[in-house]
Amino acid sequence: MVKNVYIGCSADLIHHGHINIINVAASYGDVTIGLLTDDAIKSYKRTPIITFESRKKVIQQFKGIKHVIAQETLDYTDNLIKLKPDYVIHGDDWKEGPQKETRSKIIELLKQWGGEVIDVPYTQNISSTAIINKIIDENPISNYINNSKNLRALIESDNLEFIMEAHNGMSAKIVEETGFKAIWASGLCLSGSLGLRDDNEASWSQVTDMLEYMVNSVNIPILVDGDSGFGNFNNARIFCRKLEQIGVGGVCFEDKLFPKTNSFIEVEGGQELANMEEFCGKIRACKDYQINPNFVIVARLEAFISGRGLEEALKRAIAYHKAGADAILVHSKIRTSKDIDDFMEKWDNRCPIVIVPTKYYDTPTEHFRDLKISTVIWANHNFRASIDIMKKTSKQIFSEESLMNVESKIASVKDIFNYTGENKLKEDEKTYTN
Ligand code: SPV
Ligand code: MG
Repeated sequence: MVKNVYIGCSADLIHHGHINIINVAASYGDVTIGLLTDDAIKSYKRTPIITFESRKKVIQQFKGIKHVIAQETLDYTDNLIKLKPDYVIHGDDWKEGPQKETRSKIIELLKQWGGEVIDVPYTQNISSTAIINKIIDENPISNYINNSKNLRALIESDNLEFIMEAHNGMSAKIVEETGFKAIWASGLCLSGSLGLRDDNEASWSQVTDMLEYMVNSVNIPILVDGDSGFGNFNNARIFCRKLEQIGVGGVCFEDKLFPKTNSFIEVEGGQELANMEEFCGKIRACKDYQINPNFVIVARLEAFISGRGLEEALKRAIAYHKAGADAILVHSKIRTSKDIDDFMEKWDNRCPIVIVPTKYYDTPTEHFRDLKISTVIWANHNFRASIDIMKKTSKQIFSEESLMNVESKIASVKDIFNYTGENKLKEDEKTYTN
């Protein structure tokens, strides 16, 4: 009797890896493809490039495929119980990593009717993600896409990484020159540098105007402090779209209301949090609307800030990650790292954790490494340092009515020319005006 073979796949961008699996499957019997629905793909990867109906039309054409049915979730169980296939075929890459558990579950289920899993050697160096990344990498106008790719790599890396604050083009250049791999565009410092409060007094387009100068000044990615998203899901996703367009690497949204209040400002009864479901909708809207697959969305927990505590923080972290957040920023305003310690003790590492140790500044960095924190943001220190030196310099010049004692203590005018690239303009003048 002819055997039945089942393959679960998304078949979004078909490549020779698929053909290989289909050929092996066809050699075992009649092949049914369990084609993942658009929602199923979205739940673990990204919105598919090609819709379910179109993917179905394509895959149906393949020699050796008898049926194509929908697989509604990543879990094969429903379809396998219905079809009771003799074999389930998959690339052997699922023996490790996130799909390992799915595989074990299928092996157990198949035992009920004597079915078997067949692991086909995985075709190296090809996948739909690899194809997308190749297209992105080879596009000459996609430098901005690399910004988000680099930011994503930094946040997802196994090492503890550091992001340094900047608030304009010049400070961004200094952060890059120092060796930092990414920049935090702090809401506090962007607004502060305009002489405004950190209460959404600057409009979102004023913020993106400032960010454009920063992006154009450096070749390292910027993670933008997007406050609470400038309104509802719609305002937040439009803001994200603009950030993508100007080449920002990613954004962080906090689960508070609009207009926001800086987390270190005490409010009687604690700062009010956004409704959890509504904030999840905001994250989902931004993820769904995003064009560049690598654009990073960090969800920031204000549960500790608002005095709600660990349980609320964990519940929200899980929900925000499920809604699509690429990382969770756990914020705290206490003088020790206790909030962070408690959180990390319970956190099951389902996505990277970012922290802002402004208030617990004397916690040794080694401790963050031990906790398996992904990324530390030094959130406002360039802006604060600049205020300090500007105050001292102004005072000295004011009281001494002379520049004599300040000249050697501050950057030279030539330093400014070096940062802004005056020499390059002189070279270009030779090229273009002769
Ligand atoms: C910022 O830098 O604007 C932040 C961090 O959001 S904090 O001010 O610490 O809340
Ligand atoms: Mg902020």
